[in-house]
Amino acid sequence: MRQHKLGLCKTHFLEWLPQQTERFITKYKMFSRADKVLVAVSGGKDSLALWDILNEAGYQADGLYIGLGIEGEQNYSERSLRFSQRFAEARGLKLHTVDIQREYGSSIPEIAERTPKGDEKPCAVCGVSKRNIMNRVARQHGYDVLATGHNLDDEAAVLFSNTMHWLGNYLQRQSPVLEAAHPGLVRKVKPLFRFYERETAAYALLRGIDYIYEECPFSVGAKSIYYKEILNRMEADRPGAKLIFYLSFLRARETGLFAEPQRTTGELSTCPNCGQPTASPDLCAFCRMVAA
Ligand code: Q46
Ligand code: ZN
Repeated sequence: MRQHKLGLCKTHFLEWLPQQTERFITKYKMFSRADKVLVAVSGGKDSLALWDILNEAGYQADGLYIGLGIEGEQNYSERSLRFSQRFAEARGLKLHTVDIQREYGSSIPEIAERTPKGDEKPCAVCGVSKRNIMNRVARQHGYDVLATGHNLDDEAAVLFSNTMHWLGNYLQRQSPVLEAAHPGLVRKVKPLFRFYERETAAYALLRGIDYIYEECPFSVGAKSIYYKEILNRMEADRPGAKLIFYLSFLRARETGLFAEPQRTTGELSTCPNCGQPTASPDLCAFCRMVAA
């Protein structure tokens, strides 16, 4: 690991990564062992690695899998569900599952087709839907915090994109810990945000975690993948570049580089259909899409 000027054998790597995770959970005040944690799992390496680490460390961590109804050549959603279920069963862990098609009558690609941007990728619709459902399940079952498996490569790519477009509001809010700004919203944390993707992949591999190797078919050609490639090129020349980019951003913001966003969350109202906080005066974005 040139970025850390560190080389570890399997045994020590498997000690190092969970210890570091624990350090970051404490340092960034994410949660404690008294908290009920809901881990959003996709069947991929990062989310399953996160669930594994939290479980091994004695945290109260249950899983949530959201079935998007995405098929592709590999039957992506069905297979990723099976990986998640097998992981949970093998460890006796509780996994909540929400099947969007069954609960709302249409899959993500179908909902997306009915939107005005129906000819584009369903990722925007997918993001809104996942956020709504993750928050609903976390609130309904009394979880204190929602944890996602985002790694440094993910976060650095989002930061790159937000910076490219100077999206002030997004830059202000991009964070490893997102406090609940409204009683109807759950706190969100990203305990793996300081690990390189290679590190979470190595952890999953060395722990023998069986995960879905394929990405969602709609991720092909995504901007985020392009940004990841650019950052990887920088990283190859300057080990640690990604980490410096992201951590320097967090420091710059702490020292006041970005102004508070103008919209205050006090203006949120409640969606008359799903009961969740929304910035819109009527149905929330998710319920509007489902009803379309
Ligand atoms: S947004 Fe888009 Fe992902 Fe949803 S449709 Fe697939 S690629 S899963 S993180
Ligand atoms: Zn709603």
